Amino acid sequence: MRRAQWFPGAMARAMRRLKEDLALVDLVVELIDARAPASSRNPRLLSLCRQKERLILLHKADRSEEEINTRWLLHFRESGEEALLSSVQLPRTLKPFFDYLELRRRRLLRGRLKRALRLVIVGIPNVGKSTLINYLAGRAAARTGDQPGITRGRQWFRLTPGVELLDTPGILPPVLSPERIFPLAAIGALPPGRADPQEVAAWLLRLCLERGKTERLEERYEGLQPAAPEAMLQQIGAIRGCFLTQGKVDLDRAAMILLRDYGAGKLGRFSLEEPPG
Ligand SMILES: Nc1nc2c(ncn2[C@@H]2O[C@H](COP(=O)(O)OP(=O)(O)O)[C@@H](O)[C@H]2O)c(=O)[nH]1
Ligand SMILES: [Mg+2]
Repeated sequence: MRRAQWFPGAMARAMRRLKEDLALVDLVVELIDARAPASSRNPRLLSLCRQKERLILLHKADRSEEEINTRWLLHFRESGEEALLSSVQLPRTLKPFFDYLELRRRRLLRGRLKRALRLVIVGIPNVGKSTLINYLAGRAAARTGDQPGITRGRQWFRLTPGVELLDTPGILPPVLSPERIFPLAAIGALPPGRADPQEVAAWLLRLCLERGKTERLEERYEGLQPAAPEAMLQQIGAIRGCFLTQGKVDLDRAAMILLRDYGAGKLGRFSLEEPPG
């Protein structure tokens, strides 16, 4: 419990900072995890930036299933939200993002303010904000100088001529409603101790079974037989040699192994959430 306590405090500070950052930008890029697009959003963002241009990036799209990615894009567009895919593992997925930025930059130039388009990347923990910013900064033409009256200690990268990215991401707290806990835990967005690894692992295995996606599991854990989730976790522990005394399987360790493998993409592309309908 101790561990969870810093979380609300840190998050409250992060939200205050986020509000300041939002005031500095024209475009808010909401980074969500393409494997769990529903659970990795925080609807508070919407109320914080109603007047702002917003773009959703379904990030880590290399880890989620292509067909489901496409359906999510459609779902967001049908709900009137702009959404694109993103991945630093598959940089070509970022082309539409750059095209989008160019379009927005030109639109801004047609307006009264003749200045660079400014954007910030926001999202809950572990969705890949820092990685994406570093990737983009690596491609950036330059680090821009401090602009008095605008940045107040903030650093910007000039991504392309006329497009500037705030170098620190905005951090949103994850929404911890019961149906979100397992997906959030599986994508590593929760502080340690917030979810029981065995329960998360059993949930993940059940999802694999329901969706008929046990093939990669059977490849990864040689000899694994499809069974009830708890029994499969037992098997995984035995296969990996995780034993307590008296030959009892260490289910906690088995669960950690499964969750670590999922997090590292060792179980293949696997989406945790499909769009409604
Ligand atoms: N597969 C994959 N992993 C990514 C991608 N972007 C980031 N990651 C990984 O996601 C984890 C969290 O990234 P990080 O940038 O620290 O997330 P942040 O908390 O939102 O800043 C790290 O292990 C990254 O290597 C991506 O596009 N694809
Ligand atoms: Mg980070």
